[in-house]
Amino acid sequence: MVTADKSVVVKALRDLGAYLQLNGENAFKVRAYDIAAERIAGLSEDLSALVEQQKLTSLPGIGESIAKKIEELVTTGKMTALDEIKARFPPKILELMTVPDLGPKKARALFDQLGVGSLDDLEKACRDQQVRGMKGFGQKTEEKLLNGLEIARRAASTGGRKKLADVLPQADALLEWIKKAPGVTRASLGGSVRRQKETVADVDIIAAAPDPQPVFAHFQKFPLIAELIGAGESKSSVRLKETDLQVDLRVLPDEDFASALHHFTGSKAHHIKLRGLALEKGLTISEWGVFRMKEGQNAAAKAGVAKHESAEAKLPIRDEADLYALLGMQFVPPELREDWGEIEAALAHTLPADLVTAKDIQGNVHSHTTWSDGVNSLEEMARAAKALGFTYFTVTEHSQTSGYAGGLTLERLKQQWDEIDRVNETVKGIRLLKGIESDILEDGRLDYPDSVLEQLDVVIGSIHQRYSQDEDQMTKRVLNAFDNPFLHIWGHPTGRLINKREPAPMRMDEILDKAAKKKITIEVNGCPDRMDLSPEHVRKALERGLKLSISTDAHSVNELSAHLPFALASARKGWARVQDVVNTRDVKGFLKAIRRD
Ligand code: DGT
Ligand code: CA
Ligand code: ZN
Repeated sequence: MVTADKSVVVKALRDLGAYLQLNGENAFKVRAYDIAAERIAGLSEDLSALVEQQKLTSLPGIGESIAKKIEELVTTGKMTALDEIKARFPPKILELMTVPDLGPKKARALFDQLGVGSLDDLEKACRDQQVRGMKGFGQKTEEKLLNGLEIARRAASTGGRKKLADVLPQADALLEWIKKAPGVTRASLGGSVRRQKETVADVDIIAAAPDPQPVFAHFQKFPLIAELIGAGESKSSVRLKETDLQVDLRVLPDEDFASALHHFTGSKAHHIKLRGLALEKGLTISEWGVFRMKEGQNAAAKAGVAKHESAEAKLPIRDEADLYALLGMQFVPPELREDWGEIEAALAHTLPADLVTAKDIQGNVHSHTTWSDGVNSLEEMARAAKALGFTYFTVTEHSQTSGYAGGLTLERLKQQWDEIDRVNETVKGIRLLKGIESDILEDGRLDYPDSVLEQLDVVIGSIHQRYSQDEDQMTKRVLNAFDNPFLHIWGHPTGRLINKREPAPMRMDEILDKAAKKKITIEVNGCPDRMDLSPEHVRKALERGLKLSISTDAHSVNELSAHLPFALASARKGWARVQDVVNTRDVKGFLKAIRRD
């Protein structure tokens, strides 16, 4: 009888390794459990069959003693060694080791001296200032631990995935650092970061150099490294301070760089489909390169037994475009590699060749100034937007219901028009448009009378309150808002905050259908906490012929440039082309594009 599956075994091995660490066992013994856990996690064979046939020890990295423990767990549902050691500690003690900078030695000391056995205990001990009194700890460590606690809790609540925006600064800095390593000819970010996913589990970097070791030596001198997690011949992994981010660096000879970059950019789903296609053409693709198979190997490869060693000719792949060209496909930009239909489109040469880019954006849409909750004055924002190359700028403060965000009363709104006129006179070369970010009230009404809305150039309608409504209420609220003839743009549509607040429940298909009928423009909000719409919904909107606004939602001069990449990421990932976006047009074209008639 099978009582434990692969994931249970993997967790048990990892836990046992962690408890052994707490117990101060030697590093080799502990490492053996980690290696075994990895081995089982990556197993393609059926685990219970291996156990039945007593073949576990034939797996590299699994010795006699660990094999026995796995066998016991698979056949009885228990691992005695784990249960015994577990019983010596409080049940949540392993949580402690999820705190950055808190290794097993320190965790053990905290337990022995203060009875700390969970994250909550640790927080209390820090707040009561008990930790600083311990030998080797001090006030600074105590503060660091409190900070680390927050990171550990956040990671636990999000399955460990971090917001793209929180990761990019360190990832970019590290990439620049790697580019300066001895012998490096090319280097790039890979993985989900390169694909611009809104959350990422870790950072992958791929570099080309004749000898990996000096590159790894340089890598490990990066000032923000907290610990070295693993080092091999072509891969090295570290954990960074402050964010607790894991970074995997792979170093290969320059001739293998492009195929490795392609492999480690992913996504897995994109690759799986691509590899199937390659086989049809007698090619194998792997992280090691692209190979043309010998006659007769094709069938074997299709049966899944192809190895790169057995395929004959390695084909030169200078860059990723070569690889797609070999398969008779258009180049697929990294953001699109998710198996959302891009492979079929690239084969048919119908992939959009003109995905929207930063240089296409002519006007800044959705911005706040000191008139509501922004931090820079109207004139400062206008001058900064002009310096960035924007030729128009839509002023869209909060409306009166959003009192907490300095929303404008009718009187203040009209006062602002005078100020806008004044700045339009004094700052040449950029046109300020009068607008508002009006609250969509509970029943779908907007926040000002039509007689006022109709005087504005740009009306964005957004939901800011009453997120507790149910799906039906929320859907009707938005549908009703679209009936207002003066609404141009639906702002941050789902209201989600990445890793913090789920999208509001609503029937998106129904809403987008009505938006298409009513010619509402849909916002792609670049605030890095929002990235709202998501790429999936952008696709749905575009399928209906809807237009998008690439909005910054800038509340400061800095955010004018800092937010744009995140709106672009979401839009591009959803296949948005230049012509799908209203603010790729000049001011006249923009005003025409958002019109409802
Ligand atoms: P993440 O890290 O969860 O945010 O997402 P990724 O896509 O960065 O995933 P990661 O870091 O596990 O792996 C990086 C890339 O390496 C992945 O996108 C594709 C490639 N890769 C990793 N494991 C496999 C695999 O088992 N099969 C294939 N075909 N590719 C893999
Ligand atoms: Ca990754
Ligand atoms: Zn808003």
